[in-house]
Amino acid sequence: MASLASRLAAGGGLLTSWIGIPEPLLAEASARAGFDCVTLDMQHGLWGPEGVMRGLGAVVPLGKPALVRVPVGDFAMASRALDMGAEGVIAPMINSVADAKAFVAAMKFPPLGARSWGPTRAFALTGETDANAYLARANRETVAFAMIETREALAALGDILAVDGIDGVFVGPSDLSITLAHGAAVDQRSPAMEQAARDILVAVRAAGKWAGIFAITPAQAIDYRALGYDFVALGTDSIYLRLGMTAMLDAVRPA
Ligand code: 3PY
Ligand code: MG
Repeated sequence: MASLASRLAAGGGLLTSWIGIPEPLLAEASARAGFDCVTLDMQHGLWGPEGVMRGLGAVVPLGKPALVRVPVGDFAMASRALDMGAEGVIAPMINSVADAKAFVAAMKFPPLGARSWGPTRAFALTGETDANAYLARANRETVAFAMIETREALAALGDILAVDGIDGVFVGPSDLSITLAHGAAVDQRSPAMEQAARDILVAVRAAGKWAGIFAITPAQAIDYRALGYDFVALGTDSIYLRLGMTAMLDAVRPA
């Protein structure tokens, strides 16, 4: 199966589903529905480590890359997610070079990082049997997305992007909009947030890394892809369910 890294390199703006309800069948359904990849959210979603293991087991055999967003600062889980078959990890609240380096340590094997060997479950899911072939390509193919969602992160963006092993950034427009508004509002489409999305993309391009972002609505996803974002999360499972239910009910029982 084509790696997440090679799919990103192919361009076009990958669309990932965003699954917070800890049900492997839901992750699988999103892969089957046509998303390019599937992200399991442990930060604000309800997945625990065992659920992530089962969720990845439902997605990876379908030939779709899977990613995990780990809880804040839980870099041990980043390594475990890779061991379980995730190809990418999104780490929230990476605000400094020190945060970025700790994330890389968990994501990459030596000498770049300090990831410990143990991808047994990943091998079972992908059919990989050659440990050294995996070792040779893992640091290149496992994608470390550092979330940029605070003023501190914006100020340190160039330095975070310069950390070897950080493959890209993933913008969190909700948190970033709150901090840009000094706590006054959460508004993913505020002018300050939209400017930040453009500025971040310029910095990421200059660094030669990947740019990802979260979009709550299709309109936002269309705009971010048009801007040139490489990886766009479109909505969440709760939104998919709510929209599907209200569309069905409205069709039968118009307001
Ligand atoms: C944010 O918008 O803050 C996010 O973390 C998106 O998932
Ligand atoms: Mg956030």
